[in-house]
Parts: sequence; C-alpha cells; structure tokens
Amino acid sequence: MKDHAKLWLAYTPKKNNRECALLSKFSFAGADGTDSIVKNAAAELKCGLKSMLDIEPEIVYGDTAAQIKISNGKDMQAREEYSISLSGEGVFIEGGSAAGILYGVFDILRTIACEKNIEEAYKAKKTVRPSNPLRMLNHWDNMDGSIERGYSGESFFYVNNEIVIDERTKDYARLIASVGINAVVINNVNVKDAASYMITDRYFDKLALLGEIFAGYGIGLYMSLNYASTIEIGGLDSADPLDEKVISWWKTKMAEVFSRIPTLKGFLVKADSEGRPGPFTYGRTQADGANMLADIVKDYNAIIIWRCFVYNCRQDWRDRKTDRARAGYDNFMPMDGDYHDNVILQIKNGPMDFQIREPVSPLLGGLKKTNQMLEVQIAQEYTGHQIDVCYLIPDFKEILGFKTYCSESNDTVADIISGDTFNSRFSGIAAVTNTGNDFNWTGNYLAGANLFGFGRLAFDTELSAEQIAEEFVRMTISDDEEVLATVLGILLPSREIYERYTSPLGIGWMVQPATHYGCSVDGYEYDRWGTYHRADHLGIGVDRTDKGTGYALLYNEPNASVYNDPEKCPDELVLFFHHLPYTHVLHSGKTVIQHIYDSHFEGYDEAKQLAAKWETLKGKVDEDIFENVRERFERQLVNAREWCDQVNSYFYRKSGIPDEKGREIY
Ligand code: GCV
Repeated sequence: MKDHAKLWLAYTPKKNNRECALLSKFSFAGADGTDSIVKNAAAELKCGLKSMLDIEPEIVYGDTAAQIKISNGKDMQAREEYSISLSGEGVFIEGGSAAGILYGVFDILRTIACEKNIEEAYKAKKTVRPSNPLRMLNHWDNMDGSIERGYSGESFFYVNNEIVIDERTKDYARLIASVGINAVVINNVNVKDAASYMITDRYFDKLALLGEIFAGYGIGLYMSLNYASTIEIGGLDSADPLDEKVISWWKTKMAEVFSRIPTLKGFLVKADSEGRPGPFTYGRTQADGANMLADIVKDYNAIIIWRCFVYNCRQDWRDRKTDRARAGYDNFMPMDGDYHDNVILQIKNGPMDFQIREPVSPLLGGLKKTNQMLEVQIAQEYTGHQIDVCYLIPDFKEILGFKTYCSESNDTVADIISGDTFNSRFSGIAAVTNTGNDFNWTGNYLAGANLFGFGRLAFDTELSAEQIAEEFVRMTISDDEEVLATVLGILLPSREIYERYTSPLGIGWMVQPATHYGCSVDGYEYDRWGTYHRADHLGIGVDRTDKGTGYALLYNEPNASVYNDPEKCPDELVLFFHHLPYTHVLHSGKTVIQHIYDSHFEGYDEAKQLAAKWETLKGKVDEDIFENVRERFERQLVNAREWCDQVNSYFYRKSGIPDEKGREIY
C-alpha cells in the first residue's frame, strides 16, 4: 500500500532563500526546549529547512513560560500568539506559549515553501494572534470505520471498533496544526454502538495516547457524547438532566474519564435531533441538558459544545406553517443567557443544512448572552461529494463578513465568533471535516484546499480566499506560475459554478435523497424533512416573509426588512425567502425562469471549461495528482449535465415558458 500524501508539508526543494544565512540560527522564546510542543516545532523546522533548502539550523531555547491556566478564549488566543523578527543573529520566534512557537515555525516554513523571500517577509517584526480561540475540526467518523458523509475512504481513527494509532495519526496532527487547528472532535455526533463506549475502560488507554499526540501539536482532544449514556451504558432508566441519579452517574463517570484521559478538553453533543436522545424527552430544555453536563466537567476545566441543529425531522409536507428554517432560533433564543459559561452553542452557518447558498443563521447576531461557535462543513455533503470541485472558502468569507447588526460596531459573524462582540468566554469556528484514509486524505486533491483553507481562515479571518488558494497550490501542487494561474482559475470560481448548475436562487435541496449527490428536483418535496421548494405551474419558492412563516423577521434590522421584501432581497437568496412567479423580474433584469435556464446552461458550460483547464496541466503536475483530478472532472461533468437538463426540463414542463434563447430542453 502506498504511503499517504504529505500534501502541503511535502517540503520539496526550493530555489529561493538558499543563501539566507539568517536561517542557520533560530532563537525560540516563550517555552523551553523540554516542552513536547517545542520539541515538535524544532523537529519540524529542522526537517523542513533540510529538505527545502538543505540548511541545518542551530536552535537556541528560551526560558520556561509561566503556565497560565486557560480560563477563557482570550487566554487561548494570547497563548497562541507569535511574533517573528530578524536580527544579525538569526531568526527570533517568540510565542505566547509553546503553541505560539509552533505556529511561528509553520509560518516560516510556509513562507519558504511559497518561495517568498525571508528577509522581505519579516523585515518588520510580524506578530500574529489567532482570530478565533477555538479552531476545530469535527469528524463524523464511526468506530466501525465508516464515515457519515465521508468522501475520502474510511476513517483513519477507527477500524473494526478499535482505535488505530500509527504514523498517519502524527502526520494528521502535523497537517492540521500547520494551518492552525487547535481542537478536534474525533467521533461522529451521532454517537451509537461502540462509540457510546468511548467513555469506558475499553478505550481509555488509546484515547490517552491519541490525546498526547494531539497535545504535542497544540491540539485539544474532544469527543462527541451520547446524551443517553446513563441509559445505554449506565443501566439507569432515565437521562433526565434534573434527576439526581443521572447527575450522580455523570459525576462518577466524568471523574473516571478525566483521570484516564488527562488531555481531554470537552465534549460535543447532538441532542434531540434526527433521532438522537435529549432533554426534550423529559420535558426539559436544551439549557437544562447542556448545563448539567457543563457543571460537572467544569471541575476538569473542560467545556460542553452543544449543537443547535434541533428541528422536527418528521414534518408533514402538507403543513405550510412549520418552517424548519425557524427551528434553531425558536428552540435556542428563548434561553439566551441561561447557558452556563462553559457551554458553547455550535450553530450551523445557515438555518437549514449546509446548502450551496443559505442566509446566515439568525441565531448569529440573535444570541447576545451565550457563548457561540460557527459550524461549517468542508465535507462536501451537498456540494459535490469531493467529486465536483467546490472551493468553499469564498462562501465562508461571505458568512464571516455578514453584518448581523447585533451591535453598533463589531457586528459581523467574524466579530461574534472571535469573542469580541459580546466579550464571550469561549467561542470559535468548527468544520465538519472532509478527510478519510484515502492516499491523499480528501479524495479529490483539490478538496485539500478546503481543509487547508478552513484552518488558515479560522486562524486569520482577514486572509482572502485568493491568498489562501495561492498558498495551497504553491505548497501542495506546484509553484510554477502557469500552473498556479490555471489552478486558481479552477478553484476560485468553482463554488459559484457549482451553484449555477444546481439549485437556483437560494432555494436549496433538489438533491437525491439520502446520498445528497446528484439532481432530484422533487426528491425532498413530498418528504418529512422540512425541505421544500413549493414549485407549481405559476411559481416557486418558500414564503418566509411576515405573510408566510415569518422567518425573515427573525433578523435584526435592516436585514429583516431587506429579506422580507422581494424587491430588496438579494437575487441569490430570493427563493429562500419568497414564493415568486416565474415571470418575476430579478435585480439582474432577468425573469426567474430565464435565470434558471441561463444559470444552468452557463454552469454546465463553465464546468466543462474547468475540466478543459485541468487538461492543460498534463505533464506539468505530478501524474497522480493529474489523474486523480481528471477522473473526478469526468464524473463532475456527468453530474453537471444531469443537473442542468433535469432542472431546466422540470421548470420548462411546470411553467410552459420557453427559453428565450431557444436552447435544447427536454
Ligand atoms: C451527522 C445532516 C446530515 C447528517 C448529519 C446531520 C447533522 O442531516 O445529512 O448526516 O448527521 O446533518 O449535522 O447532525
């Protein structure tokens, strides 16, 4: 079996910086050389410099840093800050702690790997503090080795209900630490079967070892928790969060868990959602459930991350009053301020479920007295299964930059999750990850840009999508200028192209049920999931205005008024908020129906152009990379064509309105 790919840590030989004498001496300050993170930082620096530039640096270590106990997100950010400066002596990296030094080392290695001149890059002292305290990956890996919504092979954490720790584990920690990830949830939020036993003796030793490996790269270990553990493994008859027997069981259990896995930082919980157990069964609130667990883990300086993805997944499609989009808000807003200070609510970026285009969840900017974390998805569940290329960082940039109007200033999503807006105790950003045990980790090599990009953006939300893509290409594929321009020409427009050939104007869904790959316009129309487009012969869209479900009014002004009015609502979201006739004229000047036809024909054409661009790279990039992406493009074109023809035919047949341009519709 082939060894796994090194991706952006390949450290291939570089042309520039070979004569840079400064690189032969480094001073680390902020933690001493005995610290395991500092040791890893030094080893990484030596390996990278040797292999890229054939330099063997001397490293001088500073003093032991005072151990600050982390009591909030700001402490975390301070500890992870680093600065890099140059003097006649060499390169000086100062970290707020050992983790800061590690990030400083990766900054320098990235600069070299991107062929930037070291003396230029650090002419002025460079100081960086991470934008977000928690920068987290959520694995939906199951212990049997399968991955829910995984498109890159099987899990590399689990085989046959056992935890696997091998060379790949450490390389994974290196890869994600190098882009700034500091927290990983290692198992699926749907905690079932063997995973329920992760908090038992069966797995403690392996988990302790995994936690230590992660800790050596500044990564906190987190696990998803089965809310009903008291019943499923504890033998009790209840999981009522206010029941003394339940509380006492958890106290004993957590004492055992934290003594056996000392690096454990906390738990992620999916409760009362899609069949998972939760406090609602006992007539209790989400806050009751979260606070009960949080109070217990507080003794171990740990946190509870509680997901807001709570909705009725047994809706009757005939029911036009219930609106799934409202569910998160309706379930969580009334208790704003009730969650204890080591609870963080984790909120999906949109009110539905990671569609290619959704408005930002109104909980972000709604909640003002609660710790919050944004959840995005780099596993391409609805965005092409890592077959279709879909670089998601432009989407994440839009989400982070969204003005919520929750306060006079500092009111973007980025401000909220950094902890600044509400001076939150803990906050951050999590992505459902896209990795698996495929040779190249992410199935499609180009999907690696989303893993790399998520980490880089979480660390520094000011970076642009272009800058991040450029770093990824230079470090992972090639730093040849022509190759770079071609790959950027594929990655950067890919999300909008995917959007054009799939569901139009923010309506979402229209996917094959269950798998969520490929077109099925009515796939979810008469189902129980609350995901409808409501198309008839006259029009399409869901009325979420004050005359419909009222969802638009959940936003702060002026967003509420903008979304509530079809004349003001941005085109790309107009069918999310409004049911409109096919003849309605958009801001673009096109009718809804003509927009549907044009965008689908264009999207499919543009996908063909992306594939053609990739073909020009034959012989210019590594053969494995070339073939891997080429084969995915073949499948993407089949998919894009189906989407284009099915959507156009469906709406032509419904509306009876022909395409102005007379193109072929079936
Ligand atoms: C892990 C969607 C997905 C599920 C996923 C769920 C969630 O419904 O299709 O696979 O479950 O989101 O985020 O919990």
